[in-house]
Amino acid sequence: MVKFLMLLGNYEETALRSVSEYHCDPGYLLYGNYCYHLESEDVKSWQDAEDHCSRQQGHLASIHSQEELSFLTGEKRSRPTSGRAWVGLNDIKSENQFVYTDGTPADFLPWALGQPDNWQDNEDCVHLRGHNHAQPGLFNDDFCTSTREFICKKGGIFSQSCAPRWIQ
Ligand SMILES: [Ca+2]
Ligand SMILES: [Ca+2]
Repeated sequence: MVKFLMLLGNYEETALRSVSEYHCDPGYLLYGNYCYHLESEDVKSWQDAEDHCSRQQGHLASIHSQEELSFLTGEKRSRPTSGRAWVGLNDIKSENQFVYTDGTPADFLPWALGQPDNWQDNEDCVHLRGHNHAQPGLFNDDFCTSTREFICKKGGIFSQSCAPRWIQ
């Protein structure tokens, strides 16, 4: 019992001594362990948007859960623009085989009704529908050359710092 209490004491001391957290570069929002930039002032083609994100050590966003999607659509709704935004999902390489530019699995695909329709045999890049659309926040395949708002995503910056009154 004494030993157990000593171990507990050590554990609490360690927990108190350091504060670990993720944070983001300016212009990025933290959600979970990831950072997101919702670009609404500048519009780009899908490839230009991906290049822009990769210059900032990220990719166009991958989305893996309803919670993550709700976070992004909620943030978009709070902004003055309501435009469609590119994400990293695409079937450029092989028709109807959708992949993400960040290499994560396409495991959550909230397509809008009737999508993907590969309209004019030429829609290979995916955007989130704007919140002025009847089906906001759902996926639609689109012409990659269309210029749209976009969302970049990258890993959060992990930092460990000392709790108050502790020295590293
Ligand atoms: Ca396609
Ligand atoms: Ca479409």
